[in-house]
Amino acid sequence: MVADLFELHGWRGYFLGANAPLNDVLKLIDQKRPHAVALSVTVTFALHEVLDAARRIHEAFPKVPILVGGEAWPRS
Ligand code: B12
Repeated sequence: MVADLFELHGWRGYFLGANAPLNDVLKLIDQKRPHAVALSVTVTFALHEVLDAARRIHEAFPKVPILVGGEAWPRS
């Protein structure tokens, strides 16, 4: 849905779906040089994997903003 919303607002999106291997994600970022990367997580037991992915993406591409969202994040 987030990817669709971006497209509706004129962005070019690359929706990678669930279970995309992180190394493939890193390669795609390197090839496409996106303006932003968005990560989604629904189940709380996968939160640490998303945090790890965000950390690795940030290390490799420090200037690319990373958006995170999804039901797994605690609400304040
Ligand atoms: C459909 C569903 C499934 C489907 C998923 C199908 C699919 N391919 O997507 C199936 C049946 C596979 C499934 C499996 C499981 N599920 Co399930 N599932 C759901 C359910 C009913 C709806 C989720 C959904 O699609 N919501 C609609 C989408 C559009 O909402 P969303 O993803 O949250 O996105 C919105 C926002 O969060 C936000 N957003 C999301 N991502 C991002 C990213 C960014 C950058 C931004 C800005 C915003 C944003 O924008 C969206 C629009 O508002 C929920 C219950 C519920 N009502 O939420 C349980 C639920 C998520 N499931 C749950 C569980 C436990 C599981 C399983 C572990 C069950 C099991 N024992 O196997 C597995 C886990 C599978 C896995 N590996 O992740 C729990 C999670 C509990 C928890 N705290 O972790 C829930 C909450 C049910 C419950 N109450 O117990 N599930």
